[in-house]
Amino acid sequence: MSVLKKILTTVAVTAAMVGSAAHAENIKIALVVKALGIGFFEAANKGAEEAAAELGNVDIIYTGPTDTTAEGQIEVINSLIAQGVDAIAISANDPDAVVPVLQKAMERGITVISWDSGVAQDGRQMHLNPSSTDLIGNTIIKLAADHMPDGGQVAILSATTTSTNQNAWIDAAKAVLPNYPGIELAAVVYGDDLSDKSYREAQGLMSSYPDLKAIIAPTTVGILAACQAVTDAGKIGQINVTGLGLPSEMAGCVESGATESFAIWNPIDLGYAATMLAYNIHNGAATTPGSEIPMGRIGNATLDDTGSAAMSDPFTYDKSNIEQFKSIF
Ligand code: RAM
Repeated sequence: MSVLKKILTTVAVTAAMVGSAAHAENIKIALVVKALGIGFFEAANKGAEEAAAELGNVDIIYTGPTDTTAEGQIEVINSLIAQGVDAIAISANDPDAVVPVLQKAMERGITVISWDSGVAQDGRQMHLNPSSTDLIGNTIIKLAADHMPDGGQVAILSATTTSTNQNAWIDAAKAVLPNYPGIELAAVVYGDDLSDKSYREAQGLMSSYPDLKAIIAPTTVGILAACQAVTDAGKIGQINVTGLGLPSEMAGCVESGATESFAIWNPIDLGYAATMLAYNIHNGAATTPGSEIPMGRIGNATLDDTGSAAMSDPFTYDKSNIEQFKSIF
């Protein structure tokens, strides 16, 4: 072998070793969100980064489509497969549409979990719910009912029609309605987790139902848009806007009285927990029913028969505590 060839061979072998060592050291976990630009997911990403810093050998790729579509997520996932990520943790815009592309990812050895908004069981290894679905369903109705001593009409302003989490919460909310005899659910409308569409849908509700007493939005985008629509229509005190929101985004609505109270779990913890789960499953944790998988400082996730687990209970925010939480998430 010529000296030059020997040097070049050595350089190539060393480069390959460095390349594989770097790959073996850093686990690439992609956090795929419903859409970019949503504060809730940005807070979850903070938690993912916190988990990565704690683990030391993880890179987070925060990504998602520009709007809340399954098509957009499929494109994003195809590109993550091409990049060779180690794990995908997705909040899905549709439980079924993303299954084939996620199956392709799993066939290539990529760990796949869903969190927040679930994927059907055959498209992921586990799903992390923020909280119990039944509890969230009851909470969003109770938040409205608590401020309606005389009962009356409420309407739900949701995200997309295919969103797994909102659809499950709405079903759970409908199931508890018989426990709230004075409350009538007049309509369910969809703002697609887009501010402008949600605002227009809230306006539509106010004109279609002049006696409406509450708009319940189980989405952080929808609740804020509804608060703005009610405020702009001069209906503070007449229509209470409630549901699931971020204290940082909702502080003004609570101060103005447009929102008496609302709830949410800690989105930073949710992103942290999802990252810990993706990491531990990538490292071989079992995902069979009954398995317990560590989520770092949050504790263990226990998988049920559908391969799902829940994180914690939602917390309610109102004038008494909003100041304290609005700078956190
Ligand atoms: C929006 C999204 C998210 C949901 C929250 C409550 O940010 O729809 O999926 O969990 O609201």
